[in-house]
Amino acid sequence: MKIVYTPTHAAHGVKSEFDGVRPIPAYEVPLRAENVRTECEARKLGVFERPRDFGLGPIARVHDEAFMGFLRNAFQRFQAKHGRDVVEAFPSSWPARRLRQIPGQDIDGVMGYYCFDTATPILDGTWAAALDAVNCTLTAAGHVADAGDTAFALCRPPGHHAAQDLYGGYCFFNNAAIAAQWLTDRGRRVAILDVDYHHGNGTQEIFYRRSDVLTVSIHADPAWAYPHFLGYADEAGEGAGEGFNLNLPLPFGTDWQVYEQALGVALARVDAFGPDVVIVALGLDTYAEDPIAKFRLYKDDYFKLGARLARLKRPVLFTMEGGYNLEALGIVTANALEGFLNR
Ligand code: Q9C
Ligand code: ZN
Repeated sequence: MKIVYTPTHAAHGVKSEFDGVRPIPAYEVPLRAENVRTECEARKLGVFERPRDFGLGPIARVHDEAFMGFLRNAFQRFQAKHGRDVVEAFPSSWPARRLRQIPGQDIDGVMGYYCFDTATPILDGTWAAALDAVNCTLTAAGHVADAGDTAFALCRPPGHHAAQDLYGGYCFFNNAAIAAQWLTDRGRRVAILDVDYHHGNGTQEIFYRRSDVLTVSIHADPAWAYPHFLGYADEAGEGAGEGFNLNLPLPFGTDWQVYEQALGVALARVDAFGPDVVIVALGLDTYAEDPIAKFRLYKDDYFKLGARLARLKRPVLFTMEGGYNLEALGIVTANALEGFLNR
């Protein structure tokens, strides 16, 4: 297996987020990727390599050009308005219901227009890190497309909450969706299976009106969990995309026995779609001791998850998404990959 990694991710060295009550230490930190790298190296799960540079073209196939332009200089604009001592830029006002959906010219308005939460600061190094996370994912996608091989994009920031012109949930560019579009542009039929604890709202939205890319997500019921406003079971796709999105929301406390049943349903749908490539948005925040999530999967369950994915017998591109227990993240990620490889 190829594992694509770059130290550039550390340029997005987040320190804080707002949980709606008070500023707290960030969960989505560089140490996450480093722990995963260390564990994958120690267990010799694959051949490490650095990403190639794909430029902005593949990103523009998915994301809005104005959104990309905004991300590129948002931090500088925020500092210019709020002071050079500011190290993390947050929105403070949003175009909620009955307000006009217009970014305007002021950086605080623009930021609220493109962002949907208070958990996702933009830093000086965010643009470079987000860009290289895409490069990691596309480099890995190249291996899957060329060799029919398995590859792991060991990247951060994660991507599945980011939509065409929206960032949040620690995500800026939707790495998995960009890879799906890139592979589709090269004639591959792609399904995305999202196993992160949180609904992949960005991925769903990007392909919601299309039948050429299948999107399936297993996640905590949005009636009780972030991202709150998308991810219900009745969201099946629209227009040509009707029937090409599947949401499997599950209750708090979901353990392997319950999870496995949803996974079976998800995999049956993926298999019926007949993809050339399956992109697995590999969030590990389903782990029982995750600090921000409420499922009950244990370390050994991730071997079973990987083994179950292997039974698809299709080339898989894994992209790293959430997972915030720093002690366990490397282990559960490696367990999932090892379970897959030892098929
Ligand atoms: N009290 C991923 O797992 N938390 N993103 C907001 C509000 C944001 C998760 C909590 C969680 C984002 C990729
Ligand atoms: Zn998550």
